[in-house]
Order: sequence, then structure tokens, then C-alpha cells
Amino acid sequence: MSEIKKSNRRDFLGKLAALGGVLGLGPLAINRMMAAEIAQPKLIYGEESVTLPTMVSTWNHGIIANKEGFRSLAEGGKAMDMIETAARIVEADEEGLSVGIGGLPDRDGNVTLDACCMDHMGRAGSVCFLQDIMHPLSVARKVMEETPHVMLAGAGARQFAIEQGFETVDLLTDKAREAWERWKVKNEYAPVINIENHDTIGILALDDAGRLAGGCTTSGVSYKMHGRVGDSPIIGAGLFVDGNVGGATATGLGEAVMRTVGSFLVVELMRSGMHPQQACETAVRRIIDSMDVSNLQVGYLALDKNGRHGAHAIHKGFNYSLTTANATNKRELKESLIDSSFG
Ligand code: SD4
Repeated sequence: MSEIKKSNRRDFLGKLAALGGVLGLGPLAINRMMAAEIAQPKLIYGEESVTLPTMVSTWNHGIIANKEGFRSLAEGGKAMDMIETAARIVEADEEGLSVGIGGLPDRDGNVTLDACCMDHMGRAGSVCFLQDIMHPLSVARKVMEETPHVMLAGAGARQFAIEQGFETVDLLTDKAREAWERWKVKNEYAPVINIENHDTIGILALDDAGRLAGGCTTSGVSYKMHGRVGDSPIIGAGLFVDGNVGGATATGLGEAVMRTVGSFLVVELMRSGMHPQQACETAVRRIIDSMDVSNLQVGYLALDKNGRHGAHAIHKGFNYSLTTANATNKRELKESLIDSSFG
């Protein structure tokens, strides 16, 4: 949104509030009036229709993830291979503090990982509270392909991974341990909830045959309580894919996503005819309307079966990578319904 449009918008909302005052409406009624006005999608930047294949992934690591995904496609992979290959490069990066090895631990110093995947046939696999295994998304894929179940947790997930041939590794790197030790001194063991401690990778891929798949992998919110599981491995919350409609994935504070079943909501909104952009904005609005979001961030990314995508977040700063056969673009949310309207 341009500066001019932004200030027009502020003027408009100011006038709306003033009018409410003149009419003798209470603050709640004025808020509702303003919410109705801003409930319409305002930030259209997923408009272009894209040719297959297409891949979108959250945050900066989305660039390398998408590159790997396309490499796998070039080698004959399908949508789910694009997802797994993309996830693995990020999970293996020790520098990343939020996914796989190197992820920041819980408040007791344990790195516990969550991941899931889902394909165009509605098949899903998931692991949560997984320790000592570097590639939780690959384990989730094995759960999907090799078991009659959808989700394995904790020690059972770890045992399954080992049975499947995954090696155990110490996931707590020196860098993450030092960060945790600094955190313990400063924060006296209190779990952290803020808008900064996130960087999960959520990935959606549409391959050249139009097959859709998705994946989500994370070490979760840093310094969480031991045993806490977020939205990322929960089908419908951190990820949902319907091959006839589209897919969605979430990043940010999992509790807010779980409480609104966010990714399922985005896909259902697309099913009802919304553009992925509008669906993401509406799902973000659902969170804003149902809780105090001043100190929490959630971002949604969606890709429909035609290759149209959308992205939105509560606060600005959310970014993602979009890759098509022609190019990769990093996109950043510079405006948000909250920050641009009321900031
Ligand atoms: C969680 N949603 O565990 C994850 C964290 C995250 O970007 O997305 N970070 O709540």
C-alpha cells in the first residue's frame, strides 16, 4: 500500500471513529464498525497466476529450500519429494536456530522437534516431541507411507525412526547451548512468548503434473516448557493440503494457530471460492478478532491447485520465497492489517 493510500486509510478510519462518537456509539460498537471495514482484503500481492511447477516456503531459508525442491523435481521427484528435499537442507543447517539440528532447546535444554507432511491424496504423516533425530519431516513421511497411523510422539516416534534406519545425533549445538545458557540467566526459566522467536519452515509445492504436497518442520518455540508441542505437526493447524483445492501452512506462535485450526481454515476458505491471499487475510483476521495479538506473530502461506498463492501475517516482517520454473522471489510483508491501520 502506498504512503498516500495509507494516510487516506488512516483518515478514513479516523473519520469512522469520529462518526461513531457523534452517533453516541460505545467503543465496542466503533471497533466493530472499523473491523467490518478492514475485514475486506487489502493487501493483494499474490495475484499473478503462475505456471506449474510452483513452490512457496516460509522465511529466508525458503530460498535454499525451494532451490533444493526444484533440484529434486529436475531429478524426477514428485511434489512430496520436493517437500522432503527442501525440508532436509534446512533441518541439516546447524546455523538455523529454529529447525532440525541447531534448533533452540526447551527451557530444560532439550531439543524436541515437530514436523508433518501431507499430499494431494489427503495422506498425512506427523511426528512430535521427537528427540535425537535430525530429519523429522522424513520420519513423518515414513509414518505416512509405512504405518497405518498419522502421528507418532516422543519416545515412540524416536523408536520408529531408529527402526526405519535413521541415526541418532545430538541436536544441541554449542551455539544453541550458549544461547540457552544466556537465556536462563536473563529470563529465570519463564517460557518466552513474543513475536520474534520463530522461523519454522512451512513448504507447499505443486509439481509439473499438478500434484500438491506440503510439509512443516520446526524445533518449536524456543525455551518452551518441556513436553510442549506446537501447531507445526498438527494436521489442520500447521499444515493442511487438499489436492482438489490447495494447501496452507503456518508459522509463528502455535497456540494461536491451534486455537483457530488455521491451515484448515485457510484451505476451507479457498474451497469456498476465496483467492489464497484473501483466505490468508481472513484467517489472520480470525486470530486478531479472538485474542490479544500485540505480542504474538502468526503468518500463513497458501498455494491453490492452480498455482496461485497468498501470504499474510498479523504483524509486518513475515517473509517467504516463491519459486517457479522461471525465478525465485523473496517477498516480505511490509504492511499488515494491524500495523498499517492502527500503527
Ligand atoms: C510453534 N509454530 O512451535 C511453531 C513455531 C514457529 O516459526 O512457527 N516458528 O509454535
